Amino acid sequence: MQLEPEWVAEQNRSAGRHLDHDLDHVVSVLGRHGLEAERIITEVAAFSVAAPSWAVGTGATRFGRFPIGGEPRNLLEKLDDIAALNNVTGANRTVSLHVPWDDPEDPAGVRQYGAERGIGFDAMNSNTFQDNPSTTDGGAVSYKFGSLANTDEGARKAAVEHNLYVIDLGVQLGSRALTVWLADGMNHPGQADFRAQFDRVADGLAQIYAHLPQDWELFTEHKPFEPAFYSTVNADWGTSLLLAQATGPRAKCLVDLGHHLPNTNIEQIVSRLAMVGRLGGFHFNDSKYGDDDLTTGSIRPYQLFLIVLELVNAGDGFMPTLAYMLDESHNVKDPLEDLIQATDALQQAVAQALCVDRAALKDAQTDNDPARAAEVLMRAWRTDVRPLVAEARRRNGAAIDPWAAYRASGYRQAVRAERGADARATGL
Ligand code: RM4
Ligand code: MN
Ligand code: MN
Repeated sequence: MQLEPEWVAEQNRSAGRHLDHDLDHVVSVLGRHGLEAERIITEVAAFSVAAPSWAVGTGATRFGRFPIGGEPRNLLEKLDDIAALNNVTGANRTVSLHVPWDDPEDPAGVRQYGAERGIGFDAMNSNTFQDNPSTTDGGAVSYKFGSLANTDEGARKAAVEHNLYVIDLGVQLGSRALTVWLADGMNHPGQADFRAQFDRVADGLAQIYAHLPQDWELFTEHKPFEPAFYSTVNADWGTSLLLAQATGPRAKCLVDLGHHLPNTNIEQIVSRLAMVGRLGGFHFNDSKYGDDDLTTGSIRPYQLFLIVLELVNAGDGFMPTLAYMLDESHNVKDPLEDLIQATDALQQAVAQALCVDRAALKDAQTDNDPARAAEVLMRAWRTDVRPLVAEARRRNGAAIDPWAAYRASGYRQAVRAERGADARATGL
């Protein structure tokens, strides 16, 4: 079962009649404010966000996991799920692998399998936050006290080598970037030396960077806490930027929306990193308390809009081409349904951000007129952009209403029957 384009087109037939009508309305509303709907539709249609290979399985909390059944049993089945996802959204055209959760023996075959289903390979993710015989020198060393920041030379060496391995694997898959998220930090004050830890991480990143192909980028992903609860080496965007600057011009920062303390002004961080040419990638999710990995746009959609607006500013009116990925944990929803909802939320945010009259906003800012600036923002934010997004999907051959199409398809029931009710995907 693949939710083939012909089937999707069939689903679109009835919804399409209403869409034409709704679209006419929003086109005229935008036109009245001098905005071109066609440009927004084209931009939304071009946008794509990677699905991580581990997100097609059920997520877990510290307290348990409730598998949904029919989870992919191997990487090829994960690609099947992501292809099905992309067939309804038209906006998940790549997958991001986490190694060794996914460590294909036949990368060329996997690449081909993905290509046949319209799925390419986005940034590679290395994993030095868990002990695994294949990443810790056959089990001879442990990451218990860190990987690149470890005082133990053997652990540092194993961590560097794992990253080199992930780059080599990525080259075979057609990826162009490596994302390094480190669990390294401290659980207790005094446990380690802040500066020495930073220096060791910078040194490890330099060794990894030296192995990068010319057309690759390296992303450092910051996070303030967890699993280390006193300090994290790459704790914030400032540290991430220091690491990137120390590493080289193709080292950039990756912003995971959940990796900020409550109330942090993430849109300002996005602006700063873009300003210095070091914004490399994004992990989208939403949160109420910490790194909750909830559905993108489900808790603070206005903040998401403001963040995407800074991306549009960075791209001077267009969405810049960065490594966009969804990084969520689907504990109680069907993972594919959550990914559909997250992708849709992002497409809405892109459309809303493109509805901002940037010239009018600039004028209001120049005139020190915050009320007028607020009107410009609110007009965009409160525009019902759903018909624009639906039209972008229709043009991509995807579903006008992807969640409804997926539900109607019976995909979950079909894979449960095929793969088994106890099939579990690899991941945390
Ligand atoms: C981390 C971080 C990384 C992700 C792991 C699983 O919190 O968000 O990007 O790879 O979780
Ligand atoms: Mn992340
Ligand atoms: Mn995270």
